[in-house]
Amino acid sequence: MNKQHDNMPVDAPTWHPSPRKPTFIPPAGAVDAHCHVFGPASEFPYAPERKYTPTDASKSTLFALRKHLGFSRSVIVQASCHGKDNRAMVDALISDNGNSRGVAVVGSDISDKELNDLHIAGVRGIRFNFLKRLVDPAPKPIYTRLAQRIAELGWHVVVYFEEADREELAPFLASLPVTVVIDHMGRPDIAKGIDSVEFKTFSDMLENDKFWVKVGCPERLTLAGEPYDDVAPFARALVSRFPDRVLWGSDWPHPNMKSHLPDDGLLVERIPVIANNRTLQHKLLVDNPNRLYWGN
Ligand code: 0GY
Repeated sequence: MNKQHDNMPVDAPTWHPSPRKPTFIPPAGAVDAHCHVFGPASEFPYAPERKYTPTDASKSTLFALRKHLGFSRSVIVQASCHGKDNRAMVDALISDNGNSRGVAVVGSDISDKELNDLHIAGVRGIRFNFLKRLVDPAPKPIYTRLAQRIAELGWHVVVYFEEADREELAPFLASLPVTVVIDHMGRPDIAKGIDSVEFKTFSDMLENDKFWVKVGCPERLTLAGEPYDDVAPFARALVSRFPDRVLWGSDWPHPNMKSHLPDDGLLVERIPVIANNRTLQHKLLVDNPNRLYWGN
């Protein structure tokens, strides 16, 4: 047990207490493909090795928000504060009558039976997190072996990295024997613009159809603040170039957000700005996530 971490103060709430009802109405069957549940710590304690302690963010609050925003389904992604203990996420999946799928974080010691139990609960992917402020990443052969094992279940990998680490990670990610979903557009540097070498190289990498990309999260990437006009061109470019391999997520409850409390209703209202016709919106919110998460 790490004493310093066990004495870690609990972060202030990171989500908006009363998000607006969005004026954009998502198509029927829309999926929020990136959100989290935290705790409650009394039932599902946070991991000793965590780098932050969030306010508890319950499944009931998540599901009520989903309804308020006009969505039908959720993909609940395991966050670093719960480490490899997926119980809070799995508990949310099981209580949601098949309307939630999960992305777990697992170690090399996980048994085939445990993987199978996660599948039965609704998990369809595992997350490799390379953000050093959030985790201490494992050696790459461990991730490769895990990817080989989940390939047999028809799962995919969700990967979270900083733009600065993309070049080093790209060959490794391309070598994985499964679909690879990239969180938060690979965290581009918004100041550099969509014509930067970095964003162009990132976008070109996605020509390999093993890669999918999440185009949400403007609140985390913005330099200008709400309504995130500076981030929209990045998402719009990816949606129009890769319409069949993009996903959108609210990122509720927005862990580690310090600059402002994002209004989830505003985040939904920004969807038609990045996917500007009904066909693109249907692919982004319904077809793509349902294919990836409810196809098997
Ligand atoms: C996110 C982002 C963050 C946190 C985590 O696993 C995590 O703790 O994903 C972050 O701080 O950028 O999308 O959930």
